[in-house]
Amino acid sequence: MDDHVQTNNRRDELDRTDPEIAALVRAEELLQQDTLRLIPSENYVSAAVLAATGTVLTNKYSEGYPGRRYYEGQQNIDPIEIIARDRARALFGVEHANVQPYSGSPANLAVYLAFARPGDTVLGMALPMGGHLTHGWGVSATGTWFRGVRYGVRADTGRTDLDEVRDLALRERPRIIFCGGTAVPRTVDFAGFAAIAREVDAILVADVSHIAGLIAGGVHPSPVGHVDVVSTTTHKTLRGPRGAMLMCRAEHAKAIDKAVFPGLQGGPHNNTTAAIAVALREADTDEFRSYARQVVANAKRLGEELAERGFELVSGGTDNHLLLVDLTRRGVAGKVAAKALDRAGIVVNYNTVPFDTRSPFDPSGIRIGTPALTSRGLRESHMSLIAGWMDRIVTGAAAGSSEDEIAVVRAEVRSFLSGFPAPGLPV
Ligand code: DSN
Repeated sequence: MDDHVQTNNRRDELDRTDPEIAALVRAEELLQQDTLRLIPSENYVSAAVLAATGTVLTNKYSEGYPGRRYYEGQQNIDPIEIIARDRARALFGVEHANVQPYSGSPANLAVYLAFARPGDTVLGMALPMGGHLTHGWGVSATGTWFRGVRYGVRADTGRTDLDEVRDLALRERPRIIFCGGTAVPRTVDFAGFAAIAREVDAILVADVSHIAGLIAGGVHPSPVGHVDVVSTTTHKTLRGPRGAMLMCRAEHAKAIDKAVFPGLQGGPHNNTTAAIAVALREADTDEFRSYARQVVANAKRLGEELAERGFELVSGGTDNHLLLVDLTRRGVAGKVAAKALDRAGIVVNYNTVPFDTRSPFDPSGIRIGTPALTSRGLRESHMSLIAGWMDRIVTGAAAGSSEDEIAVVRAEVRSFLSGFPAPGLPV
């Protein structure tokens, strides 16, 4: 209740000061309430995380680390950062955590700064195969300043073949290897990657941005004990604010901290640090562990329901929160389907599929995930409804005649979601 009073006061203030932005924020609240958000990297944070994000902590500069700052007045900021670090260490079982990276891309760039020199080789999953830009892809600084070499997935299984990764690593001798990605529906074999990294004496980084909440919730194996550095954003399955963390063994702590500050960043965003701390506290509960289990159960069921309706899933299904759908056989491009679904209130992103013959701006697939809808309380029994809506819209989009059906589905989605209030949004 207090949260609502605080939120309402702040909203009144925003209305008075900047009605134009206030109106757009309200419109976004409504959109997030009455659309089905299936983008796998998105979620709903709790009212407590939102409250921490919108605090006076944003007013404070604190370059440096607790006890070693370049500005005075850190009486409250130091304990906040220490609490956030300690909670990350406890939740993930790591020796060291840095909670200052502004987001995932700066976090990964700090890893390069800590362990490599320009021109060194980095081995990561290719972007169109499910990797991330910052794993050495050409258009990213990481693929410009470093020599990126790439692994992918097998055409027959849709999964990464570690024998192929090993051959590549032995041939290319990377300084850094990244495992994990942004469109990987299957369990990452951290131990397998670690054996390869050891053989070629590379630094192994697990980018668990997508699955951090599943690891914390115990439904995906942890990379801790296998890799040198764990890099993660805090706002995906982990359900925290937009931010990131780097975690490592004590031996790498100094290199990581130095790379984040002063190597790459200035003052940390202390309001974000506080909200990360809150999210980590929330993630260390039985309620969150049930949430993580439900995210995976929902994704598996949604995959089965989609497959029954003729949707082709990369790798045949999912082990986690994410499904990559190849629409080639449905006779419609990913972007056309994504835009039709969006008009129906079902928000996905168009995405390349492995070995895509279309361009990344107009690819063959869509990427969907269950973190956000699970935060609203949807369960396996609701997944057939969602798959049915998607089937109707994609069928219509392929036939080029979907507007009437889109309006009908839009109304059904809105009415259904009114029974599932989203966390953090005004009632
Ligand atoms: N934007 C993130 C995602 O959607 O997966 C990756 O940076």
